[in-house]
Amino acid sequence: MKNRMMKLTVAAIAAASMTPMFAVAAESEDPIQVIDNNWSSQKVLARVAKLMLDQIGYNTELVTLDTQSQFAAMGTGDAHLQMEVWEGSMNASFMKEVEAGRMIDGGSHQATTREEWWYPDYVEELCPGLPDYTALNDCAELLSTPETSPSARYLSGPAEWHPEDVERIEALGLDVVIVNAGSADALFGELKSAAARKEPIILFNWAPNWVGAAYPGKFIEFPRRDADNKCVTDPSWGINPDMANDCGAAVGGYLKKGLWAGFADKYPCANDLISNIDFTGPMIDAAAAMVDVDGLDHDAAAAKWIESNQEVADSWVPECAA
Ligand code: TMO
Repeated sequence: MKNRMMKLTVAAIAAASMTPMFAVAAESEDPIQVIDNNWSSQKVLARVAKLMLDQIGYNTELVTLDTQSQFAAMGTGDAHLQMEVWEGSMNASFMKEVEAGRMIDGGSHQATTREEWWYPDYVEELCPGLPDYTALNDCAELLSTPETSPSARYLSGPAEWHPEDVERIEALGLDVVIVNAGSADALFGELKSAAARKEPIILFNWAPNWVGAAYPGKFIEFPRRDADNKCVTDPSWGINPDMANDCGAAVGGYLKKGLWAGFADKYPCANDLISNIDFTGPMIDAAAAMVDVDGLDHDAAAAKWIESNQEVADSWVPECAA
């Protein structure tokens, strides 16, 4: 029994973090550096992976990195695992490391993703041309604030998340000024106060996330991008022949796990665990809601997520840990 994988109960996790009862023999004791970003689902998924890695006997640490610099750090082996690689915001920087052989594509979750400009439903009554992007110019005045008038205001997240928005606005000729919220909490805090007063607002949102269930709304429909992302790399592609980024973000985008290229050699059983981990969209919605709706901290949410999804978590534990 001693070597058998115990159920990943919260109590077992606490015990395991004091005494690694199920240590995977003869693997590196160097801590696996798990990347911690700045939105709730990622923070919870990072901690779910960390707890499960701890449980099978690895040493782990969280390392805080931003979405733009993180893959360069993974390419040099300074960070090892990213549980949420979002196609919309990270494809180019991720694929650069993968193509150079410094990172490995750790496989896709079942969840598909979208990261895009968004509005709560009541805004459409005020600006009926929505969700088509051309309505942004028609409703610029309505969507403006004293800070941006006479142009519309687009409330984005931290500037690091979507730098391509600057070029998109120019490429599509949008009468829009970007205002950056400093954090996800600040971003959705503004949604909450605007929605309470039914004030027009256009802001950044993404799916899966907790927001859609709390505030019914829609993504803005920009010209669709091509599957090869030529829209981003080739100025001649798309409705503006001279500029790239004349399209929306990926619809039904991937959500991948990303690994440092040396991961499988150095931590083989961990590699099996990570390749088994597979979140659906609703699982990620729930992980985010535990923090942003229920008010748990990220560590407690990760432990609770495992407890509430025990059978799924158990099914991810690989043979090598049993
Ligand atoms: C990186 N994000 C999921 C917040 O768009």
